[in-house]
Amino acid sequence: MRWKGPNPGTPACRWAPPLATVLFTRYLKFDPADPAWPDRDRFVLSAGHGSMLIYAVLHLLGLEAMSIDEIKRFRQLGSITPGHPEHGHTPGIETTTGPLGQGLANAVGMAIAERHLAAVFGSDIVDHRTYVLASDGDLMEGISQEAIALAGHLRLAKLTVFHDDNGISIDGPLKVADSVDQVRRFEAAGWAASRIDGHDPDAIAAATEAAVRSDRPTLIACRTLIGFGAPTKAGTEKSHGSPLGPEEVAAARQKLGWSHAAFEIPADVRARWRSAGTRSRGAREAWIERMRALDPKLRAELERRMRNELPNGVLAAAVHGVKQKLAAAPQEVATRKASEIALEALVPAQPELIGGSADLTGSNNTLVKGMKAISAADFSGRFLHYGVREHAMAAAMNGMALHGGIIPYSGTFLVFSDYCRPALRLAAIMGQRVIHVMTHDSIGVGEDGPTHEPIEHLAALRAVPNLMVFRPCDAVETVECWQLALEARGPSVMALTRQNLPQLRRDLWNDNRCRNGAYELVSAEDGRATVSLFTSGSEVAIAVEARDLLIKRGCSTRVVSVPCFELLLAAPSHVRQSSVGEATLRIAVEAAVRQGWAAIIGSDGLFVGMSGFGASAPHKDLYRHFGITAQAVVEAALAGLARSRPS
Ligand SMILES: Cc1ncc(C[n+]2csc(CCOP(=O)(O)OP(=O)(O)O)c2C)c(N)n1
Repeated sequence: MRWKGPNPGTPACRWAPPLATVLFTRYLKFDPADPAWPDRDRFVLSAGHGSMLIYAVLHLLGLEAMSIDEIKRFRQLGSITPGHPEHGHTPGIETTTGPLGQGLANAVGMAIAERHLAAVFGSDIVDHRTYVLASDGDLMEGISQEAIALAGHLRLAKLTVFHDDNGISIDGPLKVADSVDQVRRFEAAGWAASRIDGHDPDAIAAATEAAVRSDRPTLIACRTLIGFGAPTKAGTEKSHGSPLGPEEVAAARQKLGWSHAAFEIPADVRARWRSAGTRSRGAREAWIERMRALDPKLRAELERRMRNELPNGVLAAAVHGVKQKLAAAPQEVATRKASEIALEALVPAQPELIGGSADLTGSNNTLVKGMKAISAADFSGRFLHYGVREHAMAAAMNGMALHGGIIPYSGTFLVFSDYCRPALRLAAIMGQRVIHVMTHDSIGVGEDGPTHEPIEHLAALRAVPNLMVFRPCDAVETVECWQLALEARGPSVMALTRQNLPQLRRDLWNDNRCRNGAYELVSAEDGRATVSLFTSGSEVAIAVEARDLLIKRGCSTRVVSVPCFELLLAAPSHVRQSSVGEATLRIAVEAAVRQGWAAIIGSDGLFVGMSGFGASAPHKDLYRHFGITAQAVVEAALAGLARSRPS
């Protein structure tokens, strides 16, 4: 039987309605009375430009917030029906989509989270599926390859992707740019895959049922006609993005036999959808009963994790324990190693931490003793070998965080943050707690040369609103920054060194000194500095050395460690002011570009750092070559002071 029904309620929704109808009214475990019920099936509209599809479905199913007025206010300021679906803004939206490919990779993370939590809490408590609706554009994006390869490798059998195989994208027929056989491509990645008529509800149902039985993730390529029913624009790119226009809409209505006014939903249609909306209520209530019967400790733990709450007092105690050890036995280690030391305390204390690396585990130090890897055969582990797939790693981490119950952290080189950036940006938009350990954070990488030396990356990451970029200067700051990243409501990047650094923080402080983003690490001897040195990470030790030299030259100098710009700039003005101080001369020292530092040193401040790409050599030679040394700081300070003196 071919789909002959109308679009459900609005002219904008002309995209995949038969599929949505079959999936939402027959298969998806979803209760509009509690759209955040933890054991619901996840539905990800990866093709976020089709947002009206999900808004219409949520309305029809009876989600209270999604009134017909909200549908009418599509894409208007303050509506819950924005142009692309936004998680956290609209109930029932599992993830923010729009940048093609991201939703698909988020879904892989959600499916991993489900498997892991089922392994930990039992499959009578955690047992749901993840469905994705992906367009041609989703599957053309490179991230899709990384995501499907990972999903196939992990045999994520509860993941089903419907491909809206309409052969059209914005530039016209897909064949102008693409000739991939998606079914064979997915099969090659270890998926079950089939091709069906996407306008045939029976075929959709049969394929969905086969997917539920499959022991592998499933692709269902649904051959559809874009703009189905539109007499002249169906099957063409003209029905992709812009309104069909009144004449075409009128003709489509006639062709489809739809006589109701715009936004008018016939009572019988509404009644059938509403009844579909109550379909999963029993499943939810049965789940609540099973939760009640669960061991109280286990139940409390799952509930805590699903609320995204940290275990009470555990984090502070673990951090304090590490700081005590470091005070007793200072460590001259790279901050990547310091991060491992922190994780050795944090991973056992916080069971929701799931680590990983994009094939740089030994370099990123993200795998701590006793951590078992997650595999297709056993999802109870807590470490993911993502393979060389930074982009899908970052997007899958978003999916895990969105799923709930997990705090994912990853590993790669800072220079490859560029490969994660679109997903990192979405994590920031959504306010998801994902923590990216990004090591080899400067020319300190050394011999690997300019391709591996981050230069503009700190500035680029600091430019992302709501993303915390931490660059700790030693082992103590590293554990403090871990605490802040775990307490954060959004994503964090930990920029860590490859090279060893002295432990500058020798005294035990109960407070987290990094909490305000910056603090005076070494004050001026007389308390009235002429020169303030602002610095982060590996350059803090250089600044401390420069301070000693400047003092010998009669310049009263203080050093301010700046492990996190975002926290400093968000701090109350008196706190910010006490860090910034009132010295005559402000100098920033960082082995990266100057961009961003003006917020602290002003436009007249001096900068000792990089202004071009790096080079390949032992790291100490590079610091000398590029003039990032204590001596260079001293010279800059003396010259700056000479200029500022009245002649
Ligand atoms: C990463 C990214 N690049 C480009 C776009 C702009 N864009 C929106 S939809 C689309 C392609 C539309 O074709 P398809 O994915 O087949 O969707 P359909 O025509 O079936 O709606 C593009 C290029 C985007 N949203 N995301």
